[in-house]
Amino acid sequence: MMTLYHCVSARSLRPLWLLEELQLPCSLQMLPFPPRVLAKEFLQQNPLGTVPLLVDGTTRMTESAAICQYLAARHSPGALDVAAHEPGHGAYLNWLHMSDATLTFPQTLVLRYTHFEPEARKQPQVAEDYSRWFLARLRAVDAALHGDDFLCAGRFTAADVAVGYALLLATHLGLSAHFSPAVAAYWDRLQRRPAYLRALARQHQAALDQGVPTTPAPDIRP
Ligand SMILES: N[C@@H](CCC(=O)N[C@@H](CS)C(=O)NCC(=O)O)C(=O)O
Repeated sequence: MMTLYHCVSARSLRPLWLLEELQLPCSLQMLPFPPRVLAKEFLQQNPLGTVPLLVDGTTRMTESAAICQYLAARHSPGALDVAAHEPGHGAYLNWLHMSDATLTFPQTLVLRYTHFEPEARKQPQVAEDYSRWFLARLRAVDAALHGDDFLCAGRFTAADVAVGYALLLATHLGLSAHFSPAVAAYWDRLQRRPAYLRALARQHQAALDQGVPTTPAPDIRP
């Protein structure tokens, strides 16, 4: 069975959500956030101390979007995966990469300089600038949704899970009020998916069962 190392509502929610979409069993190992500080033994598994870490036999992966691509390709050909021979393949890969490199990245700066840093090191200007940057990048998502319910290939794919996580993080950061109507409706559609709701319930129960806080510690400096 696969093992997924996860912190509540961290990027590792992407693979957890996808595993639920695929109804694949996995052992879910919850860690307090950040594991680098609060679960130092995890550094033996992943020297970066970051989540996700997916262990599947001899395969070990630490990039959430790549894990989504891997799981969909192996377990959902023609459905959550968009294969190389399909016309939507390029767009699919573009969304998977964009989900983290373009959409989540600016949000991590907002998170850091509004929540994680101690008061004296908070940077409201950085948070505001990167909030705007993120919201401007959502124009691509908005444009893709005109006439379509999902981002590419005319169906729900792993790319929607990867981008959906960026919308969840934006919601946690208080940015969802600025979503365009098309993005807001898309995010609403994603949140209604039974697999998404199962992933949220599962992480909560696993955190309780494993004695891990159900929310990230806000006062730990990265
Ligand atoms: N690009 C990676 C980023 C992984 C990452 O930075 N994860 C964060 C949680 S969202 C983390 O583990 N942070 C803890 C730390 O940096 O010590 C991905 O998409 O999985």
